[in-house]
Amino acid sequence: MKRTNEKIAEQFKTFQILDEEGKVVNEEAMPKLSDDELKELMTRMVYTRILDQRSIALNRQGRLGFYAPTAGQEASQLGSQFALEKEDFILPGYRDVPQLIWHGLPLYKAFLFSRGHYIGNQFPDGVNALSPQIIIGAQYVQTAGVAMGMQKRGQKSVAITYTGDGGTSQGDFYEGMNFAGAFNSPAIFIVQNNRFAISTPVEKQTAADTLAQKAVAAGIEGVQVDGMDVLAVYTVTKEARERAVNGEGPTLIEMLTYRYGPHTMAGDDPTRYRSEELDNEWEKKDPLVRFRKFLEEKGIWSEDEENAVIERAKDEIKAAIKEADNTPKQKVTDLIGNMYETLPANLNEQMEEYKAKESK
Ligand SMILES: Cc1ncc(C[n+]2csc(CCOP(=O)(O)OP(=O)(O)O)c2C)c(N)n1
Ligand SMILES: [Mg+2]
Repeated sequence: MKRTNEKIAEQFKTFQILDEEGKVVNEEAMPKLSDDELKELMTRMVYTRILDQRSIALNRQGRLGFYAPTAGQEASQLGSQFALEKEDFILPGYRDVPQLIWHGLPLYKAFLFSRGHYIGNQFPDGVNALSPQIIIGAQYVQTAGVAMGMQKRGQKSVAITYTGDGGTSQGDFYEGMNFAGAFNSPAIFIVQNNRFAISTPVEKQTAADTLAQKAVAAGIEGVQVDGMDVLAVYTVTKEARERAVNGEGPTLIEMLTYRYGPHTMAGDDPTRYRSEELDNEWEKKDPLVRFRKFLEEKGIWSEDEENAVIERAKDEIKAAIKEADNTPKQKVTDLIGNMYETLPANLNEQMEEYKAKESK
């Protein structure tokens, strides 16, 4: 048994392009991105780091509600999103708000989602995505369905979904992959392995050496990638997308990453379940630091450019929070009205009652 496991793990070695120093270690795999595209990737990561810092501060001031910190996971989130086309459909988890923003979700709506406002769940036409899923793993089954729908319509697009290391212990994880595999549907299943499911370490999730190898039982492609290396993440996702739209079926991608902050802002204390040594080890792998070194070495990034991105992010966040503040508060009649196309009698009664109350 041990030998079987070792043999399988052997096939899922971590794919990497940039090492921790920003040096290219896999020249032949280097994606063909222009200087502008490379800078855009860095811009998105810097912007998202600032958005994370501001969201944490706004949450502490009581100006945001639910928030799951993203720092550390920028390469995994944005490298994969960068490989998508507008017509692709994202089914995110609760930590995956950055991918939605870069897929077209207006920032003020992301803030309204955090506040539990229904307008934060109403996406503009052309933003092909669902709201972040809170039920762990549920989005994997839905992704199989969206991908099958695209396939039936003959669309050249993919459905992409994200869960965490903890999500791989859910039945939905297997059901989604298995269905998409059996129907050869254009789906990309991402696992952001940040080593913890709240306080439970990944070692307690499974006896398997990698999460990527869980693709084997579903008969689909599986890849493990350095999730702190934005170029590696982009390349692997782009290849998965090409296979999917060419009728070669789904891919499971395991990204090795880390969240620097707490699980959510609801009050867990990471120092109670993570050691300082582990935090330090992962901060050395930081996706922004290594990509910055790579771009500076190429002579296409500077401190001034980075500061301009930081200032723009701060200004846009300020404007977006203002827009969220100016959105009318949600009312009970909004909730009732959004729930059904035709209201049942008991809700009709309540609707009338609340209409009267709210008009006072
Ligand atoms: C079905 C279900 N069970 C339990 C929870 C409670 N819960 C919320 S987040 C979480 C941990 C998930 O960890 P992981 O999948 O590694 O994702 P991460 O938060 O690390 O990105 C749990 C158990 C839930 N939301 N849904
Ligand atoms: Mg996790």
